Amino acid sequence: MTTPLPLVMGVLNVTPDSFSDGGAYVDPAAALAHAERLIADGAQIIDVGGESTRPGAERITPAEEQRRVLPVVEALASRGIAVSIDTVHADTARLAVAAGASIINDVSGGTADSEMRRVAADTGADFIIMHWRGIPDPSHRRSSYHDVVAEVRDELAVLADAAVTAGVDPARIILDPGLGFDKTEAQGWQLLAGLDSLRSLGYRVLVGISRKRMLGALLAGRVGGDETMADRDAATATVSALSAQVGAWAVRVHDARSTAAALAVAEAWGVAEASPPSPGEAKDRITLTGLEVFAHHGVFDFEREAGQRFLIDAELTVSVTTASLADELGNTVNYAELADAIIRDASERPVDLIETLAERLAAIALSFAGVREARITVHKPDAPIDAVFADVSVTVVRRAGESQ
Ligand code: PMM
Repeated sequence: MTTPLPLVMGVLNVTPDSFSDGGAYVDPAAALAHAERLIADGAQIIDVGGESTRPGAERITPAEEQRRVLPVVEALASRGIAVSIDTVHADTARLAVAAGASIINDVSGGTADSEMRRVAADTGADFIIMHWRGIPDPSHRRSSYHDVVAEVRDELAVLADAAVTAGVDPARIILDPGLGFDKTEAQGWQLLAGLDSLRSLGYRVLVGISRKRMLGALLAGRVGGDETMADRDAATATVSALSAQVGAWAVRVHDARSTAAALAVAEAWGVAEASPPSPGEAKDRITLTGLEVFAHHGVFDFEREAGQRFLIDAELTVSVTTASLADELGNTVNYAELADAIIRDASERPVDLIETLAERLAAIALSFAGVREARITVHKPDAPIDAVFADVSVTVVRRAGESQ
C-alpha cells in the first residue's frame, strides 16, 4: 500500500437524539471530554453535529443547532484540534468556520440549503459532499437504483460540479457515498466494494459506516447472542482497514481506538507488502551509539590543527539467530571490535567532510562478517557554526554488495 492511511474522524454528536450515542454529549463539558478521549484514542479530526439525521429525529432550528455546536467548535479549535461541522444549514456552517472549524460536512451534499455552496466557496473550508436523497427513510422508499455504484458516483459528480461552479476549489471537495442514507444494506456493501469507482472522480473520499444498521444486520446471527455496539465498532474498524487499502481519505467513526488499531494493522501490512524481505533476509540489529572520538576533520585550518569531538552512531543489520542459538560470540559482530575499528579509522587520516568520514566508517562496518546493512551517523556537536545549535550530523546507509 503506497497511499497514506485514512485520517480518523471522530464523531461528536451534541444532540439529545443521535443515531447511536444520543444524549451523551449535550453538555459542553461532557462533549469536550469526549472529544479529548477521541483524540487520545487516535482521532485526528472531530466531527461536531448538533442535529440528528436519524429517521424520525426531531428537526431543530439553525439557531438551536448553533447554540449546541458553536461553543464546542470554538473550544476544540482553540485547543488546536481540527474540527469538522456536520450540518445542512449554511448559517451554521459559516458561523462554525468563523469559530474555527476547517471542514463543512454536509450530509445533503449542498442540496438542503441553497446558500451552502456559496458558504463553502467563501470560507475556503474543506467541503464534504455526502450522497443522500433526503433524511434516511428506514422503509427504503427512495432506495431504488439500477446500478447503485454508478448512480451514486454520477450524482456525486453532479454535486461536485455544482460546488465548483459556485466557486469551491476542487481540492477542497471530499465525496462520501452516504451509507445508510437511502441505501439498503446490500447497496451499502456494493458501494464499499465500488469505492474505487468513486475515487476515480479524482476527489478525496470519506467513508461513514460507524455503528450503522447495515453492520447490525450483518452481525445478527454471526456473533453469539444479540449484537452489541462493541461488535459494530469491531466491524467498523475492519471497514476502516479495508478502506485504507482502497485509498480512502478518512473514516468517520464513533470509536477511534478500534479504528486506530485496525489502521495500524493495515499500515504494517502495506509496508511489508511494499518491501517484502528477500527469503532469509536479516532484520536484526546491533546498535552502538555515542561513540566518542577526538579527531582533526574539518575544512578550516584551525579544525585540522586543534581537533575536536565527534560522536558516532553505528546501526548494523545482521542476523543474530546463529549466535543466539549457540550463544557464541564468534557467530556475531563483536561490538568491542567494531568500536575499536571505528575509533582507529576516525582518528586517523583527517578529511574535510563528515560525509567522507561517514562513508568510510560504513565501509568498515560492512567489512564485518554477516553485516547486510550499515547505518552510520557522524555527529559534530562543536562544529564552527555562528549560532547556538544542538548538533549537526550526517547519516549514510549502505548495503553489502551495493556500491554507492
Ligand atoms: N452519517 C451520519 C451523520 N453524518 N456525515 C457523513 N459525512 N457521512 C456519514 O455517513 C454520516 C454523516 C449519521 O450517523 P451518526 O448519527 O452516527 O452520526
